[in-house]
Amino acid sequence: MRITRAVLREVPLALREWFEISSGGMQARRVILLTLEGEGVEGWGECVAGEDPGYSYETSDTAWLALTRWILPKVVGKELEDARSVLDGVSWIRGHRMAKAAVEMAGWDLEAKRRGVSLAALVGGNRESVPVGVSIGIQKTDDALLAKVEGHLAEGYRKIKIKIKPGRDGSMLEAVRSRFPDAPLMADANSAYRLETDFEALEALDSLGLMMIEQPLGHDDYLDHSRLQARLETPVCLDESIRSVGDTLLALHLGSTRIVNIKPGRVGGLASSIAIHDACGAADVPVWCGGMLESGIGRAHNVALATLPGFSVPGDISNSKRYWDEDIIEPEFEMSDGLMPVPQGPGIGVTPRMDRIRALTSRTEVFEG
Ligand code: OSB
Ligand code: MG
Repeated sequence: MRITRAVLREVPLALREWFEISSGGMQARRVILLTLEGEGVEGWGECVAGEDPGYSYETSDTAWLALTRWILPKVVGKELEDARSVLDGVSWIRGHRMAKAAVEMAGWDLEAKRRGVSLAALVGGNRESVPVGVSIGIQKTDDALLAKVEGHLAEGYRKIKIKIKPGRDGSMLEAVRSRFPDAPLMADANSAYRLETDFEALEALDSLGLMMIEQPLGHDDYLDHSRLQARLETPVCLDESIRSVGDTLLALHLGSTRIVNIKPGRVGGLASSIAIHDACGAADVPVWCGGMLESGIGRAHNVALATLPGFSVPGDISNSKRYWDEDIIEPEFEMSDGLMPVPQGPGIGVTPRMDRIRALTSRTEVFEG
């Protein structure tokens, strides 16, 4: 098949609330949406890059540059085996996995719609709903955090992830644990600690019964994560460090991680995510689907991926309303009893709201071939 047209849109979306991680906070996302058209069908993808390079070196601006200058000119007009192989011509481009993932995932949606099957079915999943959790940003006070945890537990979320950083960690989490003795809690440090100087702060978390501690150390530090894991009972979970199946095999080999956070938008798309899922499965390492505050379009891809059997831990796949006053898809994502229903229609199974998307779009680029 041939991709005859691609439309790239930048769509600024205001978050309902400030979201803070150890490297900084955000009040909005500049979402990059991509449509690929082929054989009269349209596939949708979303780029998860953020505003600044605090999580990854990629940003909305670098992704826009990589997509417009190098990636899309090689994708549009090419004859392809199937839409899932859209990235075949751009393997020479190093890195820029978030930019590439938007294209790859639009290719999967296009392929699923062309075959008339759900994206979940195309990736090989067979669940009708997936268990979900919620990620809580760093709060100004412990009381504010306790109120958030209480609210989200009452909503039914099956995993409560709490962002930490040095100085907002042990005693804060102890307060949460003593108030909610049985809650499924975990922490995410977004690389804020160093083994040499901060081991005691991390060791202090080890008696809190956390499901895992996510990415405590440097984004590229496999060795110190393995040393840390050897000294902790609590599983370490890598996020930033896992960009590919190669990174995964390295981390598994070194014992740097006992659980893996897979975000298709971070690892170059769904094929890479499936390969990571399979590598973890072969090593008996559970995985879960992370999130990057996606709009409903990226969320739909995440939900589809999370239907694979290895996703045994609840994902960071929360209700649309947890992020946005109004999502850009219909119907919005809404869980019931801690389970997110998997859309059953063709492809991503949700409909982009073109009226809203057009009204919000701040730049557009069209490629034809
Ligand atoms: O580390 O998982 C992370 C959001 C932005 C950047 C990094 C992370 C996050 C989240 C949000 O934790 C999870 C979600 O989408 O709900
Ligand atoms: Mg994380």
